This record gives sequence, C-alpha cells and structure tokens, in this order.
Amino acid sequence: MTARHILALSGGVGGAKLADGLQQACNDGRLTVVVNTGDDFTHLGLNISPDVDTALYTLGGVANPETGWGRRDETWTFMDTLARLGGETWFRLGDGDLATHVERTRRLAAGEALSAITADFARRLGIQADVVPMSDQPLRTRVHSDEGIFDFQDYFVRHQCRPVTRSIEFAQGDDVRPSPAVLAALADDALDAIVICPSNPYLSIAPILAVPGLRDALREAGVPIVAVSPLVGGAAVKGPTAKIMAELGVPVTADEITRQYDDLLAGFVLDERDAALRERIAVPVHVTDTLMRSADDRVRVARETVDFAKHLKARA
Ligand code: FO1
Repeated sequence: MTARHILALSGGVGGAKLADGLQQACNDGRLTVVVNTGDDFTHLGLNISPDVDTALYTLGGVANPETGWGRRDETWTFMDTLARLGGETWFRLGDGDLATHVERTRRLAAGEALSAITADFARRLGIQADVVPMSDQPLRTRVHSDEGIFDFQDYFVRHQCRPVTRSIEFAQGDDVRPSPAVLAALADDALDAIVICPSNPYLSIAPILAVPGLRDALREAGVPIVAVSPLVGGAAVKGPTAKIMAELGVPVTADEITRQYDDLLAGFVLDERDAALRERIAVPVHVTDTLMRSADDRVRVARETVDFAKHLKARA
C-alpha cells in the first residue's frame, strides 16, 4: 500500500482501531484522522472529549486494551476518593486520564482552540498522524428517546443506551464550522482517499457530517470516499449501532449503512459474513474479514481498504 495522504473519519473505539491500522500501514504517507466531538461534554467542571482521547490513546499506543477507551495500566484513586465523598461516579475517569481533562480544560479556558491542544497532545504522545477534532466549536449529540431527551454521555454511559431512540439531534450554534486543519487536509493535492471508519454511522459519523460545510467539502475533495462496514453478520462489533437501527425502523443490514452515507460513497468494504448482501449495494464492494481482533488485523483491514480506494481512484 502506498498512499500519499489518507483522511479518515472516526468515532471512538472501533474507528480508532482502523485509524491505528492506517497509521501503521501509511509508512511515509500522511494520515489525517478527523474525530467526532459530538460526544464531548463538561463533567465535574472538566472539558471531556472522549472520542478525541480514544484516538489519541489508541494511536499513541497507551489505550486500555480491555475497554478500548481510557488508558492502559490506569489507577483509580481519584474515582475511589470521589465515591467516598459522595461525588458523581457514573462516568469513570482514571487518574492518568484525568490529567488529560485537567490540562485540556486549563488550555481551553486560556483561549486555545481544541484542535491546537489536540495537535500538541498528539505530538507529545509521539503520534505520527494528524488527529483533528471535527470542529473547534461545540456541536452536541442529543438522543431523543421514549424516556425523554438525553445528552450523549447521559444516554450512552449513565443509561447504558437503554432508552429507545426516536431521533438524534446535533445541537449547535450558528458559528460551528469545520476545523481549519480538516479543510486544509481536504485541499491537499496529495490526498488519495477518504476512509469512513467502522464507527456508529448514526452517533459517531453523522455528527461529523452535520458540521456545516463538512459534507460538501468531503464530496468536493475529488477523491474516492470508502466506508468500512460497522456491522458484521447483521450485528454491531461494539456498541448500540444495531439497536439504534432497529429503533429507527431501518433494516439492520450492512447495505443500509451505504444508504446512510448515500451521495458520498465511491465504495464499501463489506464483511465476508455479509457477502450475500453485495448485490443490494449500489457502489463497488470489497468483501473481506473486517473484524479487528489483533494489531495485524488492523493493518490488514487498513491496507485492503486503501488499496480498494486507490483502485477506484485509478478507474475514475
Ligand atoms: N464509557 C463507558 O461505558 N463508561 C465510562 O465510565 C466511560 C468513561 C470514559 C472516560 C473517558 C473517555 O475518554 C471515555 C469514556 N468512556 C466510557 C467511553 C465513551 O463514553 C464512549 O466510548 C464514547 O463517547 C462513544 O464513542
């Protein structure tokens, strides 16, 4: 695989695994990872950007291998002490992770942009890729459910995705725009492909596409956009993708994911367990084992995805 510059769109754990594979497969090429910030929230007075941190920790090789979020070899003195004091403990912040939130909060309060802080954290973690929050302005995912309207982490962690989803809102002010680094990456002459990682299309990729101007900028970049299916054998590898699809009344099948990305897609990477759905997909399809259990799997799926995208580019 030789690519000059790949841009990937990612949510949390599943997306970060493919981004990690892309980083390892990129060799001398450039990788820009555009990360969802719709899950961001203020908690215990701290600015928390869960998907950005999952990308940073995964690409920096310090992610917790069991959860996929948070840091490996974490200690929990802060949480244990908070519990003894009767504080809020439903959202688990490890001691090392806490330092990330404290430092981010301090720098945001001092007037730095989230993208500048993230770029600096990435450099300090020795990450080769450019990790870029989708926007420097807040856009917040809110889940409208049978039990009321929930802020994202309230729905996802506190209520364990139990409420039945009716619709999903991306609450944002008039000033929300793509991070300058996203637009600069999309304008790069060396950009070869855009990869939509196997993140939740409704909760993790949709907020990125909801940033005004971003969807058009992706389409106008003039390179193939290829998505990797987040469904394997009609089930989500992790998280509530299948549950939400059922609740929104759409079939829980991989071909439905291509309809969610609609006008953007030039190609789709389908899991081999869903190969029978191939005929129902309007764009070119690459069938493979998309499960990323090991580090080698991440690199293999990344290589195949980029090779597929480059093949589509050569054909265009
Ligand atoms: N997910 C959980 O299920 N429980 C938690 O307590 C939790 C804490 C947490 C702390 C920092 C962080 O960066 C992520 C954390 N996550 C937790 C993951 C997060 O809620 C989700 O993975 C994403 O927002 C969805 O991509």
